Amino acid sequence: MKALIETRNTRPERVFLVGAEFKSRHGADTHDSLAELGELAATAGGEVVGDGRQKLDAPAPATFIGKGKAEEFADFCKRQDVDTVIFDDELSPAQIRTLEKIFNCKILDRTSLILDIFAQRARTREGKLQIELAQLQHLLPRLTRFWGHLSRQAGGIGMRGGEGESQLEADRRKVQERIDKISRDLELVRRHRATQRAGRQRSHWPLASIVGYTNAGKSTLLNALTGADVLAKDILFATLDPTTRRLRLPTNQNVLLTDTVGFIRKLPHGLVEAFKATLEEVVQADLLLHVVDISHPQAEEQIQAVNAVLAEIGAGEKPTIMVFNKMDQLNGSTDGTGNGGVLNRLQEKHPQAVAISAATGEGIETLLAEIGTQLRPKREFLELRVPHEQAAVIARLHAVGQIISRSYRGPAARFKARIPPHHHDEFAPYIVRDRQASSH
Ligand SMILES: Nc1nc2c(ncn2[C@@H]2O[C@H](COP(=O)(O)OP(=O)(O)OP(=O)(O)O)[C@@H](O)[C@H]2O)c(=O)[nH]1
Ligand SMILES: [Mg+2]
Repeated sequence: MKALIETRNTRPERVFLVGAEFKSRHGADTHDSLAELGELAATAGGEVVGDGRQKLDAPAPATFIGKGKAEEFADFCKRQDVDTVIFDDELSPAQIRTLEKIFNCKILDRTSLILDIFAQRARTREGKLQIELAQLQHLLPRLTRFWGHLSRQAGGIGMRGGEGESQLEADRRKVQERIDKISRDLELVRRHRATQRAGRQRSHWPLASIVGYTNAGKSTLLNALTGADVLAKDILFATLDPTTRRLRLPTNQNVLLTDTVGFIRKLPHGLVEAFKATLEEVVQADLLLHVVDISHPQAEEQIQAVNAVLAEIGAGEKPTIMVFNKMDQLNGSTDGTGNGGVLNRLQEKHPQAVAISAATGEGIETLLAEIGTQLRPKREFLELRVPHEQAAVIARLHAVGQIISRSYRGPAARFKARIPPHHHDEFAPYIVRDRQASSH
């Protein structure tokens, strides 16, 4: 798909940002969110020349912000020679059309902008397919609603049917056909990945996934830990496609470590849906490393946004190491000024967090030791003794554990099994004794 923001040779596209302050939202939130929208716009190649905000009780059906306010902003945009106006919230197709008339230039919303950046970044076939699918799905309802709008108009002037109608029907059908084709292609790619994953699981190496807000330093950390050369850059969404590398811990244990797409607040739901396959690395992981840019003024909000997405993909309850990154950028201001106050507060909330700098290597050894500690139980297998009548326990054991050997003779069934550490508690009453498995 064509980039929504074009980088012309003559000058970067001039962009104006619009945010709404709803009663339910703090003014500061709107401000932060708008600042981030500016970063997204810059990432997409635009030059932000100004922004405007309005306090609203509810979005205006026709223009999202008030009509008068829109006209006032439009005036400014005209004087500033603005090419594109970007709204921080999702707009309906009808709102976009009305706003285009008022501003007389291109109107985008946050969702389209994020999709646009993703489209520019996708490298692998799966990544490209996922993005195109999300873009088309974003487009289809627009065509539908657009079509509804048109047919009412056509009815008004007594011109039912005709070119416009069949053209739109044809466009909708084309989009739907493309969606179906991509879905089929994606299914094939996903099956291939599932096979790869199954192969990996046979290796019995635990899986750890690096997650976190975009630009937190996830790729820098993967590179620092494994000597990988994933692109790490001071832009949003530098990484789209997952990269997995083997990490050998100082204890000689092997871990498969995956770096994946970053999260952001107001991440379009369709995109989360589209990225479910990529994010499956996260869902399958035995351990998450949640990387936080501790030098960022909104570090706390970013943690919450990441946790929200993790919950949405069903990975909210995973064992997680909080990794406070970019310690080198705090300038030792731990006295409550600067971001030191945030650090203190976050350390209170996450006493187990490991503070590091992926850039300088500070704290990396501690992090490696912590990963080892968290995964060590994975190497242990358990010997269990379960009375025969406890059929549910035996079934559960087969569902979550890997049975090494079993014997049903005698008064109780006996098992040797590998069980993920977070399930140990439920089998505690039946454990005969812990044994160390041979290391890999
Ligand atoms: N000062 C400092 N900068 C860091 C550190 N870690 C990462 N960075 C910088 O932060 C920026 C983002 O790093 P990435 O590793 O690309 O971040 P990411 O989380 O992979 O970001 P996306 O893939 O875009 O979601 C880069 O410019 C890095 O050089 C650190 O510990 N200290
Ligand atoms: Mg990255």
